[in-house]
Amino acid sequence: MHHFTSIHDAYNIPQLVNEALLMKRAPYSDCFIGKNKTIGLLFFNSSLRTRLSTQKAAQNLGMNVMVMNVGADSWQLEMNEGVIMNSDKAEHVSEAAAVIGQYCDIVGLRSFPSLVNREDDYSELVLNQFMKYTGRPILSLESATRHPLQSLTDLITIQEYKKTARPKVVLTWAPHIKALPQCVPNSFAEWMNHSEVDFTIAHPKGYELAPEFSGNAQICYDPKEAFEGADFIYAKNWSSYQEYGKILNSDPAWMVTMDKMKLTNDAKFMHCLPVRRNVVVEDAVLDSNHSIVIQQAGNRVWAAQTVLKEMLLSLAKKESPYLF
Ligand code: AN0
Ligand code: CP
Repeated sequence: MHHFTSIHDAYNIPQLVNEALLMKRAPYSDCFIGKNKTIGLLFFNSSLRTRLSTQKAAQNLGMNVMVMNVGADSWQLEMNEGVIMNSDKAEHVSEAAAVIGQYCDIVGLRSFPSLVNREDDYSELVLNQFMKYTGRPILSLESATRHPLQSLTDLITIQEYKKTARPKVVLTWAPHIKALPQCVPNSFAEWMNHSEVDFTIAHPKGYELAPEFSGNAQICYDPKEAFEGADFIYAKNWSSYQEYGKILNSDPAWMVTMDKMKLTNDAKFMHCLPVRRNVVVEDAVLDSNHSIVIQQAGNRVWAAQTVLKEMLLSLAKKESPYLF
């Protein structure tokens, strides 16, 4: 695995999930694999889980870790080519990324979409510019359209908690006061569509994901119907893809409640976090045995560690092909 920016970088998904579960049982079995290798974790946006779990994963593999909040701690970066740089952006990504590439063997990058211009966001400008100019393998820590480390984590968690060979997994839209990216649902749908699950996406009209992400998932427009017989309820808010970046609905009927959980097959409740209590999901659900959000967040370490191990092995193969 050279880069990890989407499911398309994973050769064998069930094997990746199994490796992560083995890693969880023996966290330090590869503690020398990253010796003398440096990962730079660059954050254009806030993070708790991604930042700490990726740092821990890299350290468990023996790597050196550097973390930077881009823009806040460093210079504001210009991403577009051929611009006359006479505004607030002091440095161009072509120099900044190339310099970071001098210091790091792998570069992790978090950069949310603008939610203003769909074409720009869905072209993954920032991610692609870093790929182009660092000259290093890139690990996505959530880009404009995807959050693959979260989705791998979600699949690992479903594998751990499922009670049937082919569980019913429901991704349900839920209300929120802010316009949020489509990354988490896009990625989750992409990974579920490649997995042994019966997959439904429930959302109000106008919240359809881009067809390349929703794929063949069953779509349900009723806030309750999809819950019937579900084994996993995965809640997430996202803003509209069609009316790009807009909030079209705030109907509290879409909040996940204990009443709706009663319609399920004693489902587990999942959310990537951070979650707004009593907006997205009521306290009673988060505080019940249905909720596995903390265990899910814990699994972020094993997803990141498995992916980083694959990336390090692929680097080592490039550097010393005679060893392999
Ligand atoms: C972000 C999102 O919805 O993409 C990050 C989630 C992992 N969430 C918020 O901004 C609240
Ligand atoms: N789930 C997730 O990526 O959380 P953070 O935004 O806190 O990293």
